[in-house]
Amino acid sequence: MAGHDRILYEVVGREDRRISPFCWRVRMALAHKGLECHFEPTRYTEKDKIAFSGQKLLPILVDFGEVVTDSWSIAKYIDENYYQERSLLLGGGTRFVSLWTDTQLQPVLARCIIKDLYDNLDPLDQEYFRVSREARYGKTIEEMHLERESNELNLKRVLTMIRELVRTQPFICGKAPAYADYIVFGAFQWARCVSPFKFLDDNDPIFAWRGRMIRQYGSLANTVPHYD
Ligand SMILES: N[C@@H](CCC(=O)N[C@@H](CS)C(=O)NCC(=O)O)C(=O)O
Repeated sequence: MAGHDRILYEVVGREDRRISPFCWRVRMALAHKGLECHFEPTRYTEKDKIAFSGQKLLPILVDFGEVVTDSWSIAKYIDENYYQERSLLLGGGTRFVSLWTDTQLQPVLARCIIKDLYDNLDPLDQEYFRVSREARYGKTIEEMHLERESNELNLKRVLTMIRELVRTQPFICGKAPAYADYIVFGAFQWARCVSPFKFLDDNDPIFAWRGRMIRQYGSLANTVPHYD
């Protein structure tokens, strides 16, 4: 991608919907560090376009020619290389939040929004997504959609710990947001970009935290197509 010093390849759906929780983590992290970036929309099946990275997943950061893959490695890379006074990774707890989000939050949330996600994909990616995700979850997209109510109950349960945390402090990381906030928010923003499904009550402390996150960095989360 000539002409850009810094490029983030991120997953795109139909009508420019940015549909990856992992890519949102990195977008927020770049904003935290005040780093400008070109965001290169990449469909799931455009594997040729990202072959240069030697792997098949997004996000991929290309920073002045340095190729970094995997959102955790990207966060570490930008934390170590830029504006060290605005630290992203505050101690070992961030890795815990990352693994919790990957293994507990996102799989449950995915089951709640998968039909909306599918509907918001570029048609060229739908078959690939259906085959790969139905194999991953062991159910069809429609079956998961029918089970949304019970998945929603699971989601509410999974969110208990975060709810208790943001009841007593404005951000997961304390007085100001950092990478643990971006990790969890990445999941909410992913859902928000593809699904009108409202799974947080207005009086839920997580809803207020989500609002604070949406407003970060000039309401960065609102600069792309999204639902409420
Ligand atoms: N551990 C990786 C996971 C990245 C990942 O799973 N990315 C998904 C998008 S959310 C992807 O690129 N999937 C490509 C595919 O399914 O072919 C990270 O943290 O970056």
